Amino acid sequence: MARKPATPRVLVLNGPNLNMLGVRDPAVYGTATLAEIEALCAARAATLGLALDFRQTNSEGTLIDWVQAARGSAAGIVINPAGLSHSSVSLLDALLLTELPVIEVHLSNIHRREPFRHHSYVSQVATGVIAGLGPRGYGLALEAMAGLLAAREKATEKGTVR
Ligand code: CA2
Repeated sequence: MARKPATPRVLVLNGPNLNMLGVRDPAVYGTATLAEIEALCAARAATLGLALDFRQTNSEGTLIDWVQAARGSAAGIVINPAGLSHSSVSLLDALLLTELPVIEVHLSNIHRREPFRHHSYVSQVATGVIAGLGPRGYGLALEAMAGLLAAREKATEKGTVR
C-alpha cells in the first residue's frame, strides 16, 4: 500500500532589519509588515500542504544556528538573508552544509540597486532566486519549494534518490 508522505516542514528565514518592514522606506520595500508577510506565507503554505516555520533575526550567528538545526528537522529553506546576502561567507557555508533545497527571496530587485547589492553569496547555493516582486515573492518561493519537494519525493519512491 502506498504510504502517505509526511507534511514537509519549510523554514522561512529572514535576516537583519527585516523586522523594520512597513515602518520605514516604503518606497523601496513596500508597506507590508513582516507579520503580514508571515500571514501570507501561512496561508500559502496551508494550501500547498506545507508546515511553516517563519523566523526573523538580526543576528548572523542565530541565523547560522537555525540553518544548522534545519538539517534533519526541515525539508527545505526559503531565505531572505537581507544584508547578509552580500557579505556572509559563513551563512553560505552553513547553507551548503545542510544539503537542503534553498530558495532565496528579496523584496526589492537587487540588480536594479547599488552595485554592492548585485552579488549574493547565498545565490551560489540557491536552486532559485526571486527578487523584486515584493511580498508575493515569498508565496512564489513556497510554491516553487513545494514543487521541488514533490519531485524529490517522487524520485525517492522510484528509487532514483535515496
Ligand atoms: O530586497 C530585499 O529583500 C533585501 O534582502 C532587503 C535588505 C537589503 O540589504 C538587501 O540588499 C535586499 C534590507 C533589509 C532591511 O529592511 C528594511 C526594512 C525597512 C526599512 C529599512 C530596511
